[in-house]
Amino acid sequence: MSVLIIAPGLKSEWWASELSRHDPDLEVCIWPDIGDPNAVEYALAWKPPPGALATFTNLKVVFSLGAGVDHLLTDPNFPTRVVVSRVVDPYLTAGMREYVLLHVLRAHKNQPALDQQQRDHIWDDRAHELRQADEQTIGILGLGELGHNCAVALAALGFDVAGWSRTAKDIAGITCFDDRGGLDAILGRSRILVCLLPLTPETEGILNADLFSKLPKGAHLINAARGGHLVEENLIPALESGRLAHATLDVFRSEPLPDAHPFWDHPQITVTPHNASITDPRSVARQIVDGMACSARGEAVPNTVDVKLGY
Ligand code: NDP
Ligand code: OXD
Repeated sequence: MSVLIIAPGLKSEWWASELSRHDPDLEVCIWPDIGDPNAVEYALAWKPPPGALATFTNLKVVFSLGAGVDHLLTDPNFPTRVVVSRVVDPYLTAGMREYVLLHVLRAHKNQPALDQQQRDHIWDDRAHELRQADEQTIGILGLGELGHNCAVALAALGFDVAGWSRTAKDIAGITCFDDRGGLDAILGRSRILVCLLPLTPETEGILNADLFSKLPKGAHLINAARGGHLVEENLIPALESGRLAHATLDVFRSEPLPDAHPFWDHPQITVTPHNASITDPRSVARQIVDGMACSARGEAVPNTVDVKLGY
């Protein structure tokens, strides 16, 4: 049995050594140096070249090296017969919680506008309305591993938090909405909107002019999910009309964000380089080795996704 690492741009050697640390008997190969393709039963993948995974006819499980699996399922030749497992890891969840808390608190304290006052040498302590935390309404799109955790952490700081998911949820201290019918309701109450949805055909382009028009005027947007959620050309008009006050974006349709992209220099946009949270091989390699052992024993692999739903 051999394990393929197919993650161009990631530290494949580091992943190989972490796998071997947990199971010294594994035969690990790194794309494109693959030996016998028929021997490959398991793959660790991050943005593999389209079509590449289809060439491994004995592949049983693909382990996404992130929480998202859109980078696999958007490949038209992805072998849908294989099991797909994704990262669910306490460090990944903590990293996202820290990112969301940081940028929600920045929005809550009007920090983006205060940064502009500093650049303009303006001392004005009354220019921006400050709210108490319990008057600040936050909406989280996606109440899965990451969204649920962020919602609970924000509620613990005293914020008025709501969340939206595909299926109904009941989470203590969080106002839960579901399905398309619940979307307008959460938008209407969210002064700070955080997107933590998976990118699927259902959610592609969800952050658009129509959605912005349903938020309270002057809302803040935080997108830490996928660039494909945002209709990019709708964002700057929404910011410049005052419909949105600020957008914090970690993810983009094209990454790295092209040098000439207007988001880089816009004063109402904060850009971070898709590092809201990062998979740590030291912790995740253990999960993957255990997942391969489950598959070899004929047991269910943990953290699998529903390929038809796309997450
Ligand atoms: P989960 O699969 O655990 O959660 C997804 C949530 O979205 C669920 O609550 C699900 O609803 C909801 N959802 C899915 N489709 C719909 C829909 N059509 N309408 C309403 N709700 C929907 O994912 P995670 O929380 O682990 O991760 C979310 C995303 O975050 C990842 O897919 C990835 O794209 C992104 N990410 C970004 C990182 C970064 O560094 N920027 C790092 C890690 C992840 P239900 O609960 O009903 O199934
Ligand atoms: C992920 C990511 O999906 O880092 O984990 O984007």
